[in-house]
Amino acid sequence: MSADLLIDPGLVAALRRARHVAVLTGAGVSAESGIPTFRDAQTGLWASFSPEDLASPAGFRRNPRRVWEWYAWRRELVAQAAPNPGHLALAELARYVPQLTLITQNVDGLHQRAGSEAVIELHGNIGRVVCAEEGGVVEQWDESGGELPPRCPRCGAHLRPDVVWFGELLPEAAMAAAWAAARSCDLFLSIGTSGLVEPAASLPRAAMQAGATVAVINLDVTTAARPPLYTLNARSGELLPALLRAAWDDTPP
Ligand code: BV8
Repeated sequence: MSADLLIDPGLVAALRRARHVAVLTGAGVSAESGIPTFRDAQTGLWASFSPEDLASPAGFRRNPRRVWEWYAWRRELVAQAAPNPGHLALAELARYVPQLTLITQNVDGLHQRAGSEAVIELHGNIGRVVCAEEGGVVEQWDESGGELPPRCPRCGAHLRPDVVWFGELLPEAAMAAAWAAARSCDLFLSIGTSGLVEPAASLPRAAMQAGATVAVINLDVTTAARPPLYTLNARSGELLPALLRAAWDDTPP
């Protein structure tokens, strides 16, 4: 079914009148850019490891080389990827609504590459590497010796990706901004996320409890919905451009 047909006129009206739209994105938004979703990222070479093996401090302590190589593989995928129409539609949305807060669980930086500004990265960014001891960003490192992970040029500790692993706290400022947006927005869009990982998974509920309209755009939405909850089973790369067309095709920003 065409994405245009999926869109409830009530949701379009809520989008057009919204003063503050908050958006939470997950791996599904980047799937159409060729980035495996988090659980898919354990396909092939990595199928035999659990997220806790690869995305946790304990996993890194147990086998730092394996974790470093997994992230190097994903960094390469991200470098070859481009923002898709879903990312571009969210960047465009900022031109139509008085206030847009874009919150992402993704670590690929594709929202920024699509032109979105002030992106709240709840789980960090795979493009940044930090010292596992000092925490500071390290721009350049030496892999010529063959030792992986490379060592911090300042203190000699292992380097690690600047992402939030399971069991680690999220960046305080990012989480505070995300809670504030969820509690003050008129419309909350949850897009391409399985909603399994806390505390991000609680944001749509917080928005609903604060009186916002909530739309869940995903490929495996099962919940029955009635306003102020809307559910749309669609690819974000098709649905989001269709949603902007439905709301503003006759009134450019
Ligand atoms: C925390 C960065 C306090 C790394 C990620 C026991 C011990 C310790 C902690 C816990 C515990 N029990 C629970 C917890 C809390 C834990 C948690 O939630 N665990 C879950 C698994 C139960 N959370 C944490 O640990 C967080 N920290 O709580 O600190 C604390 C501290 C100590 C002890 C207790 C509490 C930290 C969580 C952050 C982890 N880091 N990423 C990296 O990327 O390598 S999480 C990672 O997985 C992603 O960032 C993302 O958040 C998550 C994957 O979720 P999604 O993005 O939703 O992706 P997924 O593949 O699941 O789904 C994709 C969806 O898209 C699907 O529904 C699909 O249908 C849809 N889709 C696909 N294609 C499309 C599409 N939709 C639309 N269009 C398409 N084209």
